Order: sequence, then C-alpha cells, then structure tokens
Amino acid sequence: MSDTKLAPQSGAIKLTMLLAGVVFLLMMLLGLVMRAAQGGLIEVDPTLFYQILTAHGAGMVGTAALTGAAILWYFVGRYVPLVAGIYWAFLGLFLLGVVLILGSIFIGGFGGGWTFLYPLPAMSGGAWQVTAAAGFFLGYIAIGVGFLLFYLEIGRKLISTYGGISGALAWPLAFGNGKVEDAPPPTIVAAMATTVFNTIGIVVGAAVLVCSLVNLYFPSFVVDALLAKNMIFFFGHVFINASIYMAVIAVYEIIPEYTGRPWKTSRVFAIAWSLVLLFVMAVYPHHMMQDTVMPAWALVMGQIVSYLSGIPLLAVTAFSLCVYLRGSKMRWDLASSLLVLGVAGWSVGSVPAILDGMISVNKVMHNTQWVPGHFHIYLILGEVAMAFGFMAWLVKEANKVELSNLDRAGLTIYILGGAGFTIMFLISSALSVPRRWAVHLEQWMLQDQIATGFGALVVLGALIFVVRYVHVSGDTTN
Ligand code: HEM
Ligand SMILES: [Cu+2]
Repeated sequence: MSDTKLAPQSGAIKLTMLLAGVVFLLMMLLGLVMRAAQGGLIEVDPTLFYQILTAHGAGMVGTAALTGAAILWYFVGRYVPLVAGIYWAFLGLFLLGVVLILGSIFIGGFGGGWTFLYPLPAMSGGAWQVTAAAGFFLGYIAIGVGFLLFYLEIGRKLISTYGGISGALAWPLAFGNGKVEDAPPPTIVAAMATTVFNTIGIVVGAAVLVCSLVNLYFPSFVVDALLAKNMIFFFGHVFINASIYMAVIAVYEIIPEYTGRPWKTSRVFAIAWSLVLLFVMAVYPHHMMQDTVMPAWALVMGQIVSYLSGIPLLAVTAFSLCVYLRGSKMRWDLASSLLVLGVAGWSVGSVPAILDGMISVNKVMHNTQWVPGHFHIYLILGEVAMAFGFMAWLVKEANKVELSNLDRAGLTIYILGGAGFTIMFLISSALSVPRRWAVHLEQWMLQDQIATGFGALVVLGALIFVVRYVHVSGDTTN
C-alpha cells in the first residue's frame, strides 16, 4: 500500500475494484459483439442485439458509478470515519440489482434500453413479459436505494464535520471572506457536491421508476410521457456525470504523490465546484432537443448551460492539472499515466458533447452515432481510465515509480484502441449512420469493421490492466 494517511476499508474497496474491472471487461466484450454485428462480421439476432445493448448500457453506467463511489468512499475515509457496514450494504444492494437486471434481460428478454423510456417497457410487442420489465425496474431501485444509503452516510459525516453543506462546499472561501487554510480539501468539496446532486438525481429517478412499475401492472395509471422523459434524462444525465465527478477525486488525491505538491482548495476551485453543482442539473434539457413540445426556454437553457458546463470542468481540473504538472518533477507509472489520461479524455470528450448540446447541431446529429461517439471518449478514455489508474495505484508498492514494458504496451494499446474506436463512431455519424440500429446497411459496414478492430484493442488493453491488478495485488498483500 502506498498511502500513509488513514485509509480504512481498503479490502472492501480492492474487492469492489476487482469486481468492477471484471465487469468492465465483460461489458466491453458485449460492446464488441454489437459492433461486430453491425459490421456484418457475426450474426446476432436483432432481439438479442437489443438485449445486449440494454445490458451494455446499464452495466457500463452502473459499473462506472460503482467505481466512482468506491474512489469517493476510499478517499473521504481519510478525513472522516465512515461506518463500514453501510459500504457493505451498498455493495450488497448493488449486486442484488445486477442479478435482477441481468435476469430480466437474459432470462426475461427485456430489451427496452438502459434508459427504460416510458412507456416502452410496458409495450414490448411481445418481446418480453411484464415481469421482465418489473425485474429490471426493481434491479435499478435496489441500486438506487444502495446509493441513497451511501450518500446518507457520506452526507451526514461531511455536514457534521465541516459545518453544514455550505462549509463542506467551501462557500465561506468561495463567496465570503474565508481563508484558504480553513477550507476543506478538494476531496471533501467534490464529495459534498456529488452527494447533493446525485441524491437529487436518484430520488427523481426512483420516482419515475416506481410510477413506471405501477403502470406495468395497472395500465390505467398513466404518466405524462413528456414528464417521464424529463425525469428519466435528468436522472440519467446526473448519474453518469456523477460517476466521472466522483472518480476525479482519485486525481486530486493521487497526483500530488507524484508531483510532491498538494492539491489545495482555492477560491476558483470552490466556485467552480458550486457551478458544477448547479450546471450539472440545469443542463439536462440538452437531451430533450428533439422533443419539439418542450418549452423553448428549457431547450435554450440546455444549450447555454452546455457551453458553460465545459468551463468549470476544464478550468478547475484540466487547467490545474497542467499547472501542477508543469515545473514539478512528475514521475510516470501506470497509475499516474492513466489518471492524467482520464482528465485528458474527459476534456476532449466534452467538445463533441458541447457541439451536440447546440440545438441546430442536435437536430441533425442527435440520433446518429455522434452520441455514442462523444460519450465513449469521456467514458473509455476518461472515467474508466481513471478507475484503472486508481486500481494500479491501489496495488502499487510504496515509493516505487516505474513504467514496465507491459504497462507501456497496455497503455499504448488502450489509448490507440480507444481513440480509433471513438473516432470511427464520429466518422460514422458524419455519414449519417443512426445510433442503436441492430442491422446496418452495406455501405456503413466498413467503418463498423474498422471500429471492431479498434474495440478489440480496447478490450486487450483493459485485460492487461485487470490481469496486472490481480497479479500485483497477489504479490503485495501477502
Ligand atoms: C471496448 C469497449 C466498448 C465497445 C466495443 C462498446 C461498444 C458499444 C456499441 C457498439 C454501442 C451501440 C452503439 C449504437 O448505438 O449503435 C454502445 C453503446 C453504449 N455504450 Fe459502449 N462500448 C465500449 C465501452 C463502453 C464503456 C467503457 C462505457 C461506459 C463506461 C460504455 C457505455 C455505453 C452506453 C451508455 C451505450 C448506450 C446504450 C444505448 O444506446 O442504450 N461503453 N457501446
Ligand atoms: Cu447530458
């Protein structure tokens, strides 16, 4: 173990990261199957394709959130004592949810997408039974309850230790005459902000899930479809963003070990996180731009906040990271390389995301592969890279900083694969290839096939990271 500060429950976190690494790999294989099927390289029945798409979407988003949560718990535990049982309850509910979701998809045949858009789960056209949809909802609800418990514990400890929500968000420094020395560390600010917005997101998600569940059994209980879509995308947008915002805590905590300079909460940092808290919730209408019945002001807000959202993100993290790296004797190993890659991938991926958040662009691009193109950039090369970086750091020996040949090979393969794979989505989009289609036209297949090759590289790189994690942790924990 390389950490000297208080770090309770590292066993639980190491186990979580092992599970998550394996699930990332399995879900990547499912992704590869879809891309190969689109390219006509293998035959996949469309019914099965939509089940795989559902499992890949839900599984990846869930695992990203799990790794973000593990990172948050691990590092917040350095500053405040957390009740271990809550983490186990969270992990238990999460795994229960996974079993329900996988059962509903691969046994029950549910293929309504990770976004469970109302009223699709109730209108399968015979592809799945009501029980399958109900199992999927209950799986999500179990995971949601686990997260609420998790945030309740984090929230109450931060509130009591740091002088309320405003204290933990460093508002005295951001908006008053508080001093830098008295401000809570970056980890605490980030943890408090994500706790607030993800709790709100999950509660909204739970409400629409329960309504959809009731609607399955009592079809006369109808929900306004536009309201349901707003609630679902509010939840979905906030939840996936929260996983990245939680994972970035690993950058704040680990990079200083390499540069020798602590990452401090400055006034700009504090203001930026408060803006993130606001923007991450206000920006969700950028998912509704195809819904012409939405009030115009909401869509305009979605577009404007999309522009603004990039600023705190880039200013706070990417810019400060550059400042920290510059002039310090940064030492590179797998952990530090992957963490820096994560911030870079996250920043790069935000550019096509902001483009898609413009109403005029969105009208043309939104249902094309532009969308999987941009989010795979900041997930494969962003969140997931940070998670693998955290894993590499968890098993690294104290004071040993080196990039072995295998590490270098893994990194190169992963970055090349990730860049190629995502660029092929963007190219396909330029050729007007729609997203979420099981069957592609002949003239789209060449891009699909090239993308499959790059996707295989991503899987190989990830395999190297996971095998290395298991191998090295076997060496160092005994
Ligand atoms: C080897 C790596 C990966 C491959 C080959 C892959 C492949 C795919 C493919 C082919 C699609 C469907 C694209 C379409 O709409 O036509 C897709 C969708 C998706 N992927 Fe991946 N993916 C990979 C990694 C990831 C990662 C790491 C994440 C998140 C952490 C992720 C999250 C998603 C999500 C949320 C969707 C959208 C599902 C939907 O439209 O309902 N993927 N992926
Ligand atoms: Cu969004």
